[in-house]
Amino acid sequence: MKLRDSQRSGQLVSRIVLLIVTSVLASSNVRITYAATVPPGFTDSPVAAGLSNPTAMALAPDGRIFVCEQGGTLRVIKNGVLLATPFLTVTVDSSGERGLLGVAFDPNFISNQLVYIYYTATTPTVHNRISHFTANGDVAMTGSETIVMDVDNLSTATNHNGGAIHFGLDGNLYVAVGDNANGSNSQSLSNRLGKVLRISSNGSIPTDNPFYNQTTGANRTIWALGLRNPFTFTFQPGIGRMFINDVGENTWEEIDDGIAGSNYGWPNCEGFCNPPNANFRDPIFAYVHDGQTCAITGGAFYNPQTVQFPSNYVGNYFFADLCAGWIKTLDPSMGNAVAGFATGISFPVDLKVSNDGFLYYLARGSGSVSRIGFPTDSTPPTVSISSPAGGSTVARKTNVTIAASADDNVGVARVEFLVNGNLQCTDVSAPYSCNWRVPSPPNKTYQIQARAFDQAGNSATAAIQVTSR
Ligand SMILES: [Ca+2]
Ligand SMILES: [Ca+2]
Ligand SMILES: [Ca+2]
Repeated sequence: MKLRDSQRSGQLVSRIVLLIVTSVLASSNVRITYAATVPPGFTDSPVAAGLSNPTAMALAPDGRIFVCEQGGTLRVIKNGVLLATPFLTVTVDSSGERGLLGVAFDPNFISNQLVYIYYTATTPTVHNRISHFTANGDVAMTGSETIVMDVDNLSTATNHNGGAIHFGLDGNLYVAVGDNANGSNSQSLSNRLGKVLRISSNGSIPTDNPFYNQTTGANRTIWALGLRNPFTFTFQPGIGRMFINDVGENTWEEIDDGIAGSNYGWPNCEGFCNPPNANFRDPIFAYVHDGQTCAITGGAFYNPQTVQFPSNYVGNYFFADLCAGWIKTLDPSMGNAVAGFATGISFPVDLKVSNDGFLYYLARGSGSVSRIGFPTDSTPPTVSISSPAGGSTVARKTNVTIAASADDNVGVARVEFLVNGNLQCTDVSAPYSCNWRVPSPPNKTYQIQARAFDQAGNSATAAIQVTSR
């Protein structure tokens, strides 16, 4: 376990994801308050609290939220209430980063009611297991556990367990497994550690898996390798593109493009390989540890059925950093440009976008689920014309600069300039101005208008009159 200088700096700079958070929270006895900051026009609302060491969540098609607690209970949030009775309880080893770590709904959940989980089973030897259970309302049917896959037995190292499970558009279940704190596992096709695995919903192995003919037995489930601790990954709805968040060691946190047969380089490379190595797929984005950041989490594309956020967020990828407590966006259509989004979240571990366009986040530090929305903006901008002065005279046959200032609760989309009702210019960025050529007749009065719009289409207009001479 690599604590490095975390004690001296007083900040969490460890790469150890869950263990450190647990110990900090247990030892500080400080009630962490809820205080996320979101961009103008967005809202941040608590959904439910009272979760104990949550690790992952999934949104059911019916709107319920299922949340894994590390100690082995799968909880249900229904209509904003954390139900007292867990959906299920499994016996887990929850030491270090072990425990109940992943949950997914069968693609046919509405008809078959199957819920899949990933947890660290204790028998016969400690190992990670994927099982499915059959829902009967808000609880699992007694005796319905069906083991889908048992992953390799673990060493005494309790960290790097991965744990995310998601169904792809192909109907197969993808499973992210950590390297069990032994980097050599990641490069070996003789075990399933440090990998993404691909199995059918009943655990059988698709024969088109990329290493099927190079491997035997359970290792035929290997779909990608060279990962360290892929704690979270996700698929882009409707498109199926996979992004894997691989937690780095000392320097880099990675977002990897999930492509069959890829080798993501660990432990030979962390972040971008230097020098470049054609055998390894570099991340599409990596960020360096800055004293605040420690581990990438989250992972959700903004492609909801009903778009709520401004349209420029559609197709963006949200990701979080556990220790820095922020959420950022990556825009694949803009060269994977990254921008800040939310801050002040207490140890975010998972992100999801709901069908109705909210971004949900699971905050381990505060044991809560919250959601970020974008309510319809009905507040119009404000606008004024700063030059020329109202009632002034302007010289005919000269160029006059019309200048306006505009503001909005969310943001000004554009300012249109009109003279006697005719559009002269449109300016999309501040400072807002327009060049107007004053016609030649003297002693003419002109009405000049500046009309500001926000993204929702609300507008406001300022007007002055000037006279030519
Ligand atoms: Ca890598
Ligand atoms: Ca507005
Ligand atoms: Ca401008």
